[in-house]
Parts: sequence; structure tokens; C-alpha cells
Amino acid sequence: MLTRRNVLISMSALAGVGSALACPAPSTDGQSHGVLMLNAACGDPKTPNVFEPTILRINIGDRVTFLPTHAGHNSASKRGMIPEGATHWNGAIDEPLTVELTVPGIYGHICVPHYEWGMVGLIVVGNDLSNLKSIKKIRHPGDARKVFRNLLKEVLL
Ligand SMILES: [Cu+2]
Repeated sequence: MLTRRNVLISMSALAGVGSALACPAPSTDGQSHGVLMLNAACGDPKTPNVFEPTILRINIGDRVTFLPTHAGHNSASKRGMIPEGATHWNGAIDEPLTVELTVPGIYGHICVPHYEWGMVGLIVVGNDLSNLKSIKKIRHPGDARKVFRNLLKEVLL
């Protein structure tokens, strides 16, 4: 069956031929979204340890699967950086994890081993930015501080 998801997977398989780093496009079928966990950014191999996409915008109730494309990563929601009433997650290293995000708002998540090196990401559920102010108050170690600051700026664009 030729779904949009399959097309994306096929295209990314072709794009990966000949490149040093296999970097499949994150898949989405409208309600299920993939976030790759990578040792280096797609198209920017000098940026190590990233979630791809770094900012994901989805509808209320959509599912997100964090995919261990490369080894040594996980995704954990960051305390103080999810909407009130939402459920925290903490994925095992090298295991895929699917979460269903039913509470609108901004979710900040981190890779626990690479947090202070700036492997962090944002998920915006349902265009609700009402918890932005409280998220901005959270302090971060090392590079995570700058990366989160830039992502939060980008979310407002
Ligand atoms: Cu990591």
C-alpha cells in the first residue's frame, strides 16, 4: 500500500545511498510522528547528538515515537517543561518509545546521557504556548541552556 508514510520511507532510503551517515527522514502519517535520535545532525554532521526533528508540532492526541536510529540515546520529558496534567516519560536507552500527547502545550524533552551537551528538543501540541513562561524559568546545564533558549525563540516564530 502506498501511503504517505511509505513514500517518505522510500525517499529517505534512496537519499541514504552513498552518504556516510544513514539519515532516514522522520516519518509521519498525520497522527503518528517519528523523532530520530542521532549521533550527528542530518545535513550538518558537525553537530553531534540531536533529535530530528528538534521541534515537532503536532495535533492534540497524536503519538510520537522516539526512534533509536543511532545507539546511546533516549528521550525523557524534562521536569517543569511539560503542560500541567500531562504525563512524564523516560525512555530506556536504545529502545523506541511511543508517547501519546493528549494535553496541549509545549513539551521539553532531553536525552539523559547528552543533556548537558545540548541534545534536547521541543514538541508543541495543539498550538498552545501557554506554558512557555514557566518553561523559560527552568535552568539547564552546559549547552542545553543555549539550545533550549534558541528552540524556545524558534517556537514563537
Ligand atoms: Cu543522546
